[in-house]
Amino acid sequence: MKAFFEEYGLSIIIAVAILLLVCMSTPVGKAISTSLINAKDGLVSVEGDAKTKADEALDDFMGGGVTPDSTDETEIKNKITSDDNKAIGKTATASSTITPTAYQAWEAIDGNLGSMWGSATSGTNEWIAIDLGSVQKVKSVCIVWEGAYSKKYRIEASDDGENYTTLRTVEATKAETVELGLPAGTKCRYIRMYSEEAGTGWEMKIFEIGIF
Ligand SMILES: [Ca+2]
Repeated sequence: MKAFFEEYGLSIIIAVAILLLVCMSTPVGKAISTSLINAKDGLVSVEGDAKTKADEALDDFMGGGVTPDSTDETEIKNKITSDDNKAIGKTATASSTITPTAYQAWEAIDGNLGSMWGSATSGTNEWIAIDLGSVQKVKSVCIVWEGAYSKKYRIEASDDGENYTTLRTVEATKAETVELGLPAGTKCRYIRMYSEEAGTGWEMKIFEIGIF
């Protein structure tokens, strides 16, 4: 093979170059090259919602876009404090808080890994919901639990903030930092963490919830 290319390599390159020049000089060749240039310029100028839709379509095409579960604490915390986190700056409501003024729902979506939301009880039938402001594609939810965790909880979605459907149920044996992949194609306005079963006797607490 090496000897073949040493003998004929230059001839092959010249032949291909001539072929390309001939093709480009024909009406069909010109039309194809013009179309390719227009397509490239079009892609470069796509911005905003159209770009998001194009990205989502490509993402779906490439395999459904399911984010794998993770417990990589460093990676998840970096993600949560990045601009990719859809939850930061949105609004949150909760079933209860530890005190009227501290451990508020918004403290779980402030991008601050030191502040937290805490429920008045140890967590059975307590919840926190985040309103993204509009229906959006959601691929994963990250939760940074404080030591007082939930050992069984649901991640739910809603479009109206009242009727929720369960995306998945999670069982835990300790307080962890987790990323939970959601079913492919999930779109919703509200995400809710609904705790079914307390993990400890302390008031349940979450440092941060990230939505991606
Ligand atoms: Ca926080």
